[in-house]
Amino acid sequence: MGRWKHRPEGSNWGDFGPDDQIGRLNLLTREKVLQGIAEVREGRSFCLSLPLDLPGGNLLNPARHAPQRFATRTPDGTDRYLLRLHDTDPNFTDVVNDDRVMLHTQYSTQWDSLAHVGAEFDADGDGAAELVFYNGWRGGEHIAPGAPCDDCGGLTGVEATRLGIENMAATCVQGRAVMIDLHAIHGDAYVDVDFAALAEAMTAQDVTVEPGDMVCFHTGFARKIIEMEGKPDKAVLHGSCAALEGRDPALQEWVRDSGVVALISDNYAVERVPSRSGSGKRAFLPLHELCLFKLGIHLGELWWLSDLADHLRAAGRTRFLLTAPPLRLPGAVGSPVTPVATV
Ligand code: UVW
Repeated sequence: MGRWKHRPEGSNWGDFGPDDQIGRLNLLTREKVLQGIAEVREGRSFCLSLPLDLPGGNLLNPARHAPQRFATRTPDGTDRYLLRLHDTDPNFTDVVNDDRVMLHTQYSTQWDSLAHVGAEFDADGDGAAELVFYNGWRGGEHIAPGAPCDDCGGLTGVEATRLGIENMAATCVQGRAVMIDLHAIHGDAYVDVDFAALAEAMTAQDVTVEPGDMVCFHTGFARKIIEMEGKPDKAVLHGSCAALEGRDPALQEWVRDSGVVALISDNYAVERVPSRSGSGKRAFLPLHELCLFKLGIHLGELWWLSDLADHLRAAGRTRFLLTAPPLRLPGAVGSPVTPVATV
């Protein structure tokens, strides 16, 4: 038997092969790259990343902290920062800096890998739920649990030996993307956007989404973050701008049927977190469940989309070339990204 006997209802497990680890990125074909390149008419590029030390503090997600930098140190105890090589050899004139970073991979502008969120699901049909991720890869086996470590403040040795972010990086993540400007409609209002509202926005903005496209939702949330200059206000973080209503069945159907490769937003989690709908036994993160667990659709969060959205709106355009590989960091479940849009 393979890794699973039953796949989750509405999932595409196995459709891209029994050992697939990239999901819908399989639809990012050469044709989609050419379609993206065909959108390049002005030769103008946009950086779609926030500075990675934003939002600032840990009020958005208490477990995630801003990057901390340190100097590297050689085994003999030399700190390699403003290091004069003259001290090694008086003939040398060089001054050297090396640093290392404590990086929470999902603190700021990021990709979620398919190993970020799975589910408790009875994939082998034995009547008991296992910890399972996209395409049946198992928590505890393919996603290695690590071990407690006294001096590192958590688990060490954790590793996504399948579905890690390096699989995404190897595809280059380049193709055509489409902007849906929710901020142009809702402003900074704290609204949950269901499929009806999304469809209305797409019609009003003449947006067409085709299979293999990456879709960006501009909500204005990252602009609020920039305006708070690293000292965010909790009420603003948790009470402003649009987010998708991830539990809406019609929205879920659109995500499934549209053939989108990735969903990207300038807000915290693409969908509203915490979700304001549902009851009983359910996913806390319903759109993450659909995208990461069932369909292999990567999620991009906290991107900087406002400059690009403003430009596209003024130019009467919605499509662009997007190039957005994550770090090729083996085993990581998420990654910072410095995406580039070219128009
Ligand atoms: C959560 O985990 C809540 O969201 P994200 O996808 O930002 O990690």
